[in-house]
Amino acid sequence: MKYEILRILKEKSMEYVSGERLSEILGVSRTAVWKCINELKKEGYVIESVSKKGYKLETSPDILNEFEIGHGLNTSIIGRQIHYFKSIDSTNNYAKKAAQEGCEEGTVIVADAQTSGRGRLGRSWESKEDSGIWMSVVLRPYIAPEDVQIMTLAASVAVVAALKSVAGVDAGIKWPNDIIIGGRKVCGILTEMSTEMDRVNYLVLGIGININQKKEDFPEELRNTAISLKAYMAENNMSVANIKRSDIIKIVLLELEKQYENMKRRNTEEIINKWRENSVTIGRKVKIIYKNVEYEGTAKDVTDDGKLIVHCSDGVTREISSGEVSVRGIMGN
Ligand code: BTX
Repeated sequence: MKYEILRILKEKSMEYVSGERLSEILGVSRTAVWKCINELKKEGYVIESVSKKGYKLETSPDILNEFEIGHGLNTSIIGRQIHYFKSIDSTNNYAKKAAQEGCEEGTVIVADAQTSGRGRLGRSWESKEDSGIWMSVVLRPYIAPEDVQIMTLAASVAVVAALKSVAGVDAGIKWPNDIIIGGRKVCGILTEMSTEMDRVNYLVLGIGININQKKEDFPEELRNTAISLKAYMAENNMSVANIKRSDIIKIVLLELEKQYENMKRRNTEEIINKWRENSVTIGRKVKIIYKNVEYEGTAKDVTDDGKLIVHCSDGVTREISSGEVSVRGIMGN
């Protein structure tokens, strides 16, 4: 019920709503309303109470819960089901289990902290409490496993759009799944899938975005390669006052849905074009591992299904669909 009260207060953001009116709308006592208001205040919502006038929501904190993420979320598939956890091992683990058990397509899992956040290839992902966005999205696209790469690119495009729209920050994409600001990694994407015969059964897009960490919050070994959105903004004298994780999540989900609809219509042009526009890989010298052999070369482009095209120094052009690419001059390599 407290979130029902919050919804009403948000909708009447400039006005006071009396306790009496709230109790009428919700069919509960004024004491029950008062208790809920106190709980919301404890969570960090700043609610002004004035006798004879009622309650007015002044500010909402940067907190995550199903209500904050879902309120005003303008999507039709992604985020219709949201599961929020204060702490979890890994949102990708939970999402995979939920997908196996038949959860709705578009289900989103969000946590404030992960105790075993995962990166690619068995690496770990730092996901301390309240420091970022740790979330996973379950999709069930009717595509072949080799076409999944395009959804990783779509997720990168969605994150870049959200950082621009909410914070005014221009981020770059390092192929295929690192989002970079100021030369350091602000976001990583872990795409996992289950396949059946030759098609995808379900796909889990795991997205980790550093938002609130200060430089010293990262472990020593990551301080030169990792950054949070707010640390970058502070370094560049930008105001971080209005940055809320829930706003960023909403835009990521909205953009992701847009690109997902494009992909379902086999229209990958927009995804690829947006990816190219923001790429920090294309045109750069890269080192790649292709079929277990290391090559140097120049990244030229991406194919329509998301593979990176590299002109290698041995004169051969190779298309790589996954694995390691280091871009010279970015993140210390
Ligand atoms: P990755 O393998 O490209 O990156 C992992 C590497 O990045 C680590 O080995 C470490 O060097 C560095 N790293 C670890 N934590 C951070 C961090 N917070 N910021 C910057 N660099 C870091 C990238 O894998 C994919 C990460 C996906 C994370 C999401 S969070 C929600 C979902 N659940 C889950 O367990 N993983 C995904």
